[in-house]
Amino acid sequence: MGALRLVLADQLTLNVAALQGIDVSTDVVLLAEVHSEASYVKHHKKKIIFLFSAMRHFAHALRDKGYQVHYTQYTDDDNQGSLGGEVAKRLTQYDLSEVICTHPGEYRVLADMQTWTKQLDCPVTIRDDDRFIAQIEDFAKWADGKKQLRMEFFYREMRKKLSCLMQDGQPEGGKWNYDAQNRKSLPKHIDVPQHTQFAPDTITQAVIALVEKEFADHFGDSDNFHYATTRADALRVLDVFIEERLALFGDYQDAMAEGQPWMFHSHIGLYLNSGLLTPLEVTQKVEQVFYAQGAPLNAVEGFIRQVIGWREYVRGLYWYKMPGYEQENFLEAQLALPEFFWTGKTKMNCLSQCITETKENAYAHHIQRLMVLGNFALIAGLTPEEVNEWYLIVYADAYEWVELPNVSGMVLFADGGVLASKPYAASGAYINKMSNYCKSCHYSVKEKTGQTACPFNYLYWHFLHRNQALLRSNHRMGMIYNTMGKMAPDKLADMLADGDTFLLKLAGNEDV
Ligand code: FAD
Ligand code: DLZ
Ligand code: SF4
Repeated sequence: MGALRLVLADQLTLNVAALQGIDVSTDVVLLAEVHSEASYVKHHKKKIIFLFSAMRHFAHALRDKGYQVHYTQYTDDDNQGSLGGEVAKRLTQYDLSEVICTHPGEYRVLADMQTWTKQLDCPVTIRDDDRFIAQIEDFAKWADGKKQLRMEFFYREMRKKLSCLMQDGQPEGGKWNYDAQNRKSLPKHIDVPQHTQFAPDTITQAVIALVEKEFADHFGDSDNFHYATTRADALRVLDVFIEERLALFGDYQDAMAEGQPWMFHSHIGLYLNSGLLTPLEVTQKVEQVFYAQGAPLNAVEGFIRQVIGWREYVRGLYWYKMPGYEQENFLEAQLALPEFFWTGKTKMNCLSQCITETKENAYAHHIQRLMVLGNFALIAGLTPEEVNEWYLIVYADAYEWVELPNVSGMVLFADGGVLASKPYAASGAYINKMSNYCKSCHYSVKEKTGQTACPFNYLYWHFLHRNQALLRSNHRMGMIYNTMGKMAPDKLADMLADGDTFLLKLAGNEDV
């Protein structure tokens, strides 16, 4: 008797662990579109369209290789509605004797899988996901016993492990990190290359119709879907990035501009996280461009650091800290997520731009996620539970392993400094420096207090003031608390009063 080989929606890689050593004469591969996964949060419509279409295309690719595939479509009469239900049903249907899976990306799914052996009364093997460069145990070994975990040191280990951008045991160019060169704002007259887009084929068109019918109440626009849904097209996105954007990726990595959602980023997060691309191949291709074509080191190193540094680091940290990480709320932030996070209807232009683009594309680039949306959530004191759910819903690349550490750790400081050494809080001046959003805003970024002052300005000080008992002892916050101490008392009092008024308005869902 053969094995049931389960492939989840984010495991669409031909040599994913669960498919290694497959016996095509006896084994059956299961892919299932199930209600429980598609609606445990109300994922953005484009995220579901992308995943269901990519799953359907992947099933064709497997069949082309001669694999037996059971593909459960969302509207099939005998759809069991959950991964566990599907596994049980297909095990009996095909008279199979064991289940082979790849380690999932979410603790919730792993906990469920771990109950299957007992429930199904057959062996269930969960294999390590070897698409990641660092295995869960590798991270734990690296982290155990360390007083402080810092991505930069983990990243250096990854560079050494892969011999990536290394010369005679030393980092290429003599430095590990060229971030200091990567903080330019976008010049006025620069052509941002076109975003690589694909017209939906018949498979994708059918999925769009399905999602519009079955998930009509989910967040986000379904029209103008243009993402790749096959490995070949995802590779095309990567190649075009390398040809057209990589050289300036570093320079404008932190820049934002009105009407420019794509900038010089790669837009491959959703392909990496679903398995259409793998981190190793992406890293090797980009490294090769450095050596073969002389792409700038600040761009190449900066990009590779995101992929083998941050991406691997947050995944390691997620499994190191789960369960429990999702409940952390170091700053005891309690404010509910404002309604405008769903509509984009706010007079704060930076937030309105980033939310509207998120609604349209299920995408926002890193600095929009971190320094506009995340920064606001931090300084306004929004509750981590609701902020995490929002981020998990709205981005096509979001799975808990990567979303949670970025939100609770990097953005909200909810883990008390495990991921970030200090909160990434900033006033409107940062947004004004890195974008042109302030130019067409209702509020004035130059004003610190008053009805037309930029809310980020007084919320920044309100945040520092109300959290001083928890943050003052952080050595990286010393200077800013000194500045606060030297501020004229009535100036600080005015900002705190404006902050109070604004937060009351937010709590009452009034227009802001
Ligand atoms: P690029 O800017 O071109 O970067 C290249 C790749 O590096 C990305 O595709 C991604 O795989 C990786 N990467 C870069 N930064 C990070 C990071 N901080 N953590 C993990 N990988 C990173 N990324 C997700 O993949 N899923 C998420 O759910 C997610 N949620 C985020 C939430 C917040 C609050 C923040 C601040 C960041 C989040 N990120 C998330 C990280 C990052 O913003 C996205 O990976 C990136 O914007 C994806 O766009 P891109 O492919 O154009 O990335
Ligand atoms: C996100 C998602 C969605 C929308 N739908 C499915 C699905 O129908 N079937 C499936 O196998 N997985 C889906 N996923 C991904 C899971 O929710 C989960 O995040 C990952 O499988 C964890 O590895
Ligand atoms: Fe955002 Fe303030 Fe600038 Fe308006 S003025 S865009 S609210 S930072």
